[in-house]
Formats: sequence, C-alpha cells, structure tokens
Amino acid sequence: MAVERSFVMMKPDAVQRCIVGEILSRFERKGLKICALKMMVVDRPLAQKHYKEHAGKLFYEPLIRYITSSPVVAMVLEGEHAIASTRRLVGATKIEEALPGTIRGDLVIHTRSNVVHASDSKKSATREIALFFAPDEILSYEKDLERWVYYE
Ligand code: FUP
Repeated sequence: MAVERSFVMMKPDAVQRCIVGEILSRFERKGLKICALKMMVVDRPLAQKHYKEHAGKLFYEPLIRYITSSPVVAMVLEGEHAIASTRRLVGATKIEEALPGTIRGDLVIHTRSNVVHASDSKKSATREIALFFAPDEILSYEKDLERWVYYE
C-alpha cells in the first residue's frame, strides 16, 4: 500500500470564517489520518520559505500578507495516496475551475482566499512538513477503524 503523508493547512480565512471544522471533517471522512495538528501564526520568514516558488510573481506580496494575517491550522495527514487524494478533495487553484464537491468549489469564490493548502507532490510534502513541524510533533499510531478503511 502506498501510504504517504501530506502537509495540509487551513488558512487564515478558514479560521476567520469558522469553517475549520467543516474542512477537517472532509479529510477525516475520506479516511485520512491526522498525524499532526496545530494552530499557529505563520510569520513572514516562514511564509517566504513556504511560497518561495512564487517569489517575484504579481500575487506574491498579497499572498504573503494574507497567509501571515491571522492564525492558521497546520496538519500532517496520512493515508494511501494521501498527496493526490487531498489535492482532489481541495480542488483547483483557479477558483473558476474548482468543481462543486471540492472544498474550494463549495466554499470559496476568490482565488487568493482559498481556505486550504495541500502539498502538490511528494517532494513538496517532505519539504513543507519539515518547514512546519519538528519530527517529534508528528505521531505514528494505529486506529482500530483502519481495518474498515483499508479492507483487504
Ligand atoms: P495551490 O497549490 O493550489 O495552493 O496553488 P499555488 O501553489 O499555485 O498558489 C499558491 C497560492 O497562491 C494559492 F493558494 C492562491 C494564490 N494565488 C493567487 O493569489 N493568485 C494566482 O494567480 C495564483 C495563486
């Protein structure tokens, strides 16, 4: 089984709009396991590291302002094909392309304030998890429910 870990973050607008529970619930219902979860404020240096691929783009400064504007909820989610699965649950970046049924498709109307982040590849997941979490903040544990989530 291809078990992976992804970095997922509920962004400032998710906290401010009181939809953290709804978003988290969608990941939980999918069968993803929460291995780490914390509320934190992303400071500018961390924001710059996280979004380094976008440095210099027109939307970069507004993006940094937005992600540092208010607390976020950062998570590590684990499961079979967790990276691709969380991206599909999250939906498209361009909000006009985010399908109904996805988190962004259902809850977001503007591309920047798009309530949630999920790693887009194994390389990004490894990098982002290390940026936001110390190794001892990430828990490995068994859940009894798993034999039903992964029935062989
Ligand atoms: P995603 O991986 O879907 O979060 O999207 P990207 O890494 O490409 O972009 C990071 C964030 O920049 C997005 F969540 C929203 C924001 N963004 C803009 O504000 N304007 C754009 O044109 C593209 C992205």
